[in-house]
Amino acid sequence: MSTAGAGAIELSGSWSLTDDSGEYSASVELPSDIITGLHKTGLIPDPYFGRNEYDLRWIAEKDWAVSRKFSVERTDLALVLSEVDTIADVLINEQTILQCSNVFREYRADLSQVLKSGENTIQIRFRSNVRAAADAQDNQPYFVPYHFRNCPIPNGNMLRKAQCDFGWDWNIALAPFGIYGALRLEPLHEPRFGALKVRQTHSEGSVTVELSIPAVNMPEQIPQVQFTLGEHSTSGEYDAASQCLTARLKIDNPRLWWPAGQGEQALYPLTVTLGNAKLTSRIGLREIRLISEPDDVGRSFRIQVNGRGVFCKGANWIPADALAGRISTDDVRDLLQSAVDANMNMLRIWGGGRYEPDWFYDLCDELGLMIWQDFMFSCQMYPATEEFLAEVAAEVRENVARLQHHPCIALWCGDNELIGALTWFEETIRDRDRYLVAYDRLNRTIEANLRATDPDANWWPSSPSPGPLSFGDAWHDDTSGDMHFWSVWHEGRNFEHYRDVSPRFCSEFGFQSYPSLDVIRQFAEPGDFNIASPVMESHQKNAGGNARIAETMFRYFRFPVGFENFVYLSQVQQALAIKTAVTHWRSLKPHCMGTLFWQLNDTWPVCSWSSLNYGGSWKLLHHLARHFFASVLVSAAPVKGDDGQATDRIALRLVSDLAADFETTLEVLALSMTGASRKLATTTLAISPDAAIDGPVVEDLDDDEILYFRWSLPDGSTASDHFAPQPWKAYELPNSRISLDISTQDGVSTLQLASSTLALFVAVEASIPGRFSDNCITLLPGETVVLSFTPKDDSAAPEFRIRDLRSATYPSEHP
Ligand code: BMA
Repeated sequence: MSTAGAGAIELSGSWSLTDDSGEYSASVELPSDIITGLHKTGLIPDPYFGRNEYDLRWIAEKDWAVSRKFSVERTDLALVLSEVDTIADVLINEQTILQCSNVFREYRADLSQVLKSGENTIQIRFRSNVRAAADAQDNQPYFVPYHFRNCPIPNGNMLRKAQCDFGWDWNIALAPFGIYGALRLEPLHEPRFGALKVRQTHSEGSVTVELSIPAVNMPEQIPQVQFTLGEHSTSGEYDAASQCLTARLKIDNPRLWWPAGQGEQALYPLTVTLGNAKLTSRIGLREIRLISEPDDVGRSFRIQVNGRGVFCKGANWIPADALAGRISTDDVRDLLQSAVDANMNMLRIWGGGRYEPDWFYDLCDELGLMIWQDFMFSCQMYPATEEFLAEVAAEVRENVARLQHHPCIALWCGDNELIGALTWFEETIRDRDRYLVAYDRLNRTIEANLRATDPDANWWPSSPSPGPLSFGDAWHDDTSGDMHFWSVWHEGRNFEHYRDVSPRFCSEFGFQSYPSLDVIRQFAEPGDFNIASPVMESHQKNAGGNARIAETMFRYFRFPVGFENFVYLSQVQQALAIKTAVTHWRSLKPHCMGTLFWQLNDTWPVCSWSSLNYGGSWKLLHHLARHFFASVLVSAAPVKGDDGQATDRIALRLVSDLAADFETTLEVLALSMTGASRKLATTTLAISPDAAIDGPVVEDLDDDEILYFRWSLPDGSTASDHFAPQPWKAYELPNSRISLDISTQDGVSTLQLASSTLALFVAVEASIPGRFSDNCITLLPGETVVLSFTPKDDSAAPEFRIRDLRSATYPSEHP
C-alpha cells in the first residue's frame, strides 16, 4: 500500500558508526546491516571469503552506535523505524525515546518533547545481540533450549530476530545487526493510513469486495472518500469507532487472479482519495482455501484456488542474503523470476528467516507465486513468558495486517518444526509436559492473533503437522497434513526410498550439492579446491554433509575424476534425488497435492540443498525442476511386488495440471549403451483436467539398457526423460565425443550440441554469469540439441566447457 508521504523527512543515508570501545569509527550508509557497512568501508575483509567468518564473530559481541545530525523546522514529528535488528535504544539529543527489541515490528515514537527546531542529533545504540540473548536466557524461569547443532552462536531463540542469523545448517553465523527498513520522520498530527484490509466473497460470476483502511488523525469534517477498483468506483465512509475508511464493491464477471500456470495474474488497481490524500494499491480477486479434512487415508492437505484444487509446485525460501545490507530488489526479482521460469507456483517462506518486505509480496502477486507464510519460529523452544507472548501477539497482528491484502498469500503457518524439536533436546525429553504447554501457549497466541486480524486466513498450526491438535511424527507419517521427508538426506536412505512414501503434501525434502564452480571461485583459492580443505569444509554447515554427498556418489556413480567433476556430479545427483521424489509424488495426485523442495536459494556461497546458487545462477537441479514441474509430466517407477520390493517392471504414469482435457503421444524406448534403441511402446493417452493416469508398463530391459521416453506437450514441443533400473555405476558408458558449435548474436550464444554416442547429463558451463535455456541434457546418438546462453552482462564474451557423466567419471586416457 503506498500513501502520499507528504511532509516525511528521510533519515536514510550517511551515518557515523562507532563501537563501544571507540576503537572503530566509520561512515556507513543506512539502512543496512553494520557488518556490510564495515566491509564497505574496508575495515573488515569480505565475511564470505575463505574462513573469514570465524575471524569476524567478534563484531556481534560488541555494542555499536550509529548517529547523525538532522535539521527540522517543526517539532511535531514522529520517528518511524522498521526492521531494527534487534536490541537497540534510540536517543534524540541524548534522551532515550525508544527501545526496540523486535526486528519484525515497526516502531513509531512521538518526538515533540525532545526535538528543537534547527539541528538535532539522533543516535541508535545497538546492544550486542549475542550478549542480549544470553542475558534473556538467564532471565527465563527455566532453560529454553536453542538449536545448538545449527547455531554456533547460542540463545538466538531469545530474540525476535531471524533465527538463522545465529548460524544454520546452511548459514554463516555472524548475528548481524543494523536497520533495514523505514528510517524517517513523519508529521505527528497529519492524517495517517494503515494497512489495507480486503475481504472477498466469491459467488457464481461475481465477487463482493469489502475494503477497510485504518486512518488516524482525521479532521472533524471528513472530506469525501472515493474508492476506485479498476473501473468500479464507489464512495466510502469513515467509521469513527474503528477509525477506518471502508467501502464495499460488487464486481460482476471479475477477472480472477490465478497462480502461475493456471491463468492470468489479474491485478486491479485500487485508488482511494480523501480530499487531497491519495492511497494506491493493487488487489487480486481470488479465493484460496486450504482443504484439510479427514478422509479414507487420514487428513487431506490441498490448496484450492477459485474452486479448483491446485497442485503446489515449488520450493522453500530462506532470506535472500545472510547480510540484509546486501539484498537488492533486482536480485530478489531475479530469484523469484527463476522460480516461475522453473514452473513453480508456490514458495514457502520458512520460519527461521524473516517476514519479507512489502515489495517481495508485490512481486509474488505479479508473478503468480502463492506464498505459504510461516510465522518466524524454527526448530527450537521459545519462551512462554507474558512479556514474550505479548511481543509475539503484536508481531503477528502487524505482519498479518501488512500482508493480508496480497493475493499471493495462500496460507499462514504457526512455525517450522517446533513440534519435532520437542524430541531433540535433553531438557524437552525429560520434561516434555512443560515444553509442550509452553509451545501450545505460543501457538495459541499466534493463532488467536492471526484470526483476530484476518478471520478468513488459512491457518496451519505448524510445519510439518498431521493437523490441528496432532503432535505426532510428521516426518514419517504420510497419511495426514504436510510432511517433511528427510529420510533420504538426514537418515542416508536411498533415492528409491522417496517412492516408499505417499505424502499428502511434502513441504520439505532436499538433497545437497556443491555450488557451481564460478561461485566456489568467489570464496576459495584454487589451492582450496578439495572437498576436505578447511575452506571447503567451512562452507558446509551440515555436519557430515560432505561425507553424505561423497558416500551417495559411491552408491550411484563411479567416483568423479578431480574436484571440478566432483562439483558437477554433486549437482547431477542432487537433481536426480529431487526428480525421483517429485515425479513420483506428482504421479500420486490427488492423494498428494504439493511438493515444495528444500530449498530455493542460498544466503551466501555454501554447499546446500538449494537449486539456485548464491547470486541466482541455476544449479542443474533448477534446470531439471523446469521439466519435472511442467504442467504435463510422465513419471516412471518400478512396479512393486507383493513383498513391497521393486520388480523389473517399470510403470509409466501421465500427470496433468491443466484445466482442460489433453491428449499426448508417448513413445517409450530401450536405449543401450552401444547406441542401439528398441521401441517398447507408442501410445496416445487422453487425460482429463487435473489428473494422473496409468500409462504403459514395460519390462525386460537388458543389463546395458535404460528406459527413454518422450511425450508431446500442450505447446507442441516434446519433453523427454529417462529411467535407469540400475545404479549408473553399473553401466559401461560409451566414450562420448560431444561436438559444440557456437554462434553469437546480440550477446546471446546459440550452442549446438551433438554426439555420435549416447551422452548423459550433458552440462555446459560458462565462464561468465548468465542463463542457459536448458542444461543437464541427454544426447541421443546422432541427435543435435540447441541451447542458448544469455549473459548477465552482454559486453563479455563467454567461454564454454562441457561435462557429461562419462568424461566426469572415467580417466581421460580410457578409450
Ligand atoms: C529442515 C528445515 C531447516 C533445515 C533443513 C535442512 O528441517 O526446516 O531447518 O535447514 O531442514 O536440514
